[in-house]
Amino acid sequence: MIERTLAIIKPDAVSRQLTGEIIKRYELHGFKILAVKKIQITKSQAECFYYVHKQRPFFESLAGFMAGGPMVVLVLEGKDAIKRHRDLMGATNPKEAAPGTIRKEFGTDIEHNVVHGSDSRESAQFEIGYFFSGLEFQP
Ligand code: IDP
Ligand code: MG
Repeated sequence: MIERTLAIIKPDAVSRQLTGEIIKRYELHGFKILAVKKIQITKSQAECFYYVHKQRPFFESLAGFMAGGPMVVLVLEGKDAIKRHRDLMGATNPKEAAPGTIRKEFGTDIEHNVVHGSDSRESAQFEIGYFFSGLEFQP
């Protein structure tokens, strides 16, 4: 099934000059980049994006981190893109991520884990719509 998923190269990765390295991996793994842009969001915009985690103890810190510098957001397309992208990212905690995954290679800790990826069709739909309008897509 051809799917679309939202990827974020988080502020820790952008500030460490890892943007190109991570985009290269998306392309090497066969994902088509439908849309891409560099933006900085406010803390309240980050809280809205991560609203499913609002009861979690790390919510405040996470929103501050995501608003703390520019990020690169992308729409990736490909066969089973949602799961294949999650597999390429690796586990949330870089220390537990499998060898060769983006988080294992570049992640610092469970919060500063360099990338985000949608985890379901429903979240992909919400997350893509949160950052992109249809006019921004290039097939
Ligand atoms: P995911 O990004 O692998 O889907 P989620 O559980 O959805 O992981 O958490 C969203 C983000 O919140 C993570 O990517 C990470 O940046 C941060 N996070 C998750 N768990 C913790 C934690 O226990 N402490 C601090 N930050 C966390
Ligand atoms: Mg998640």
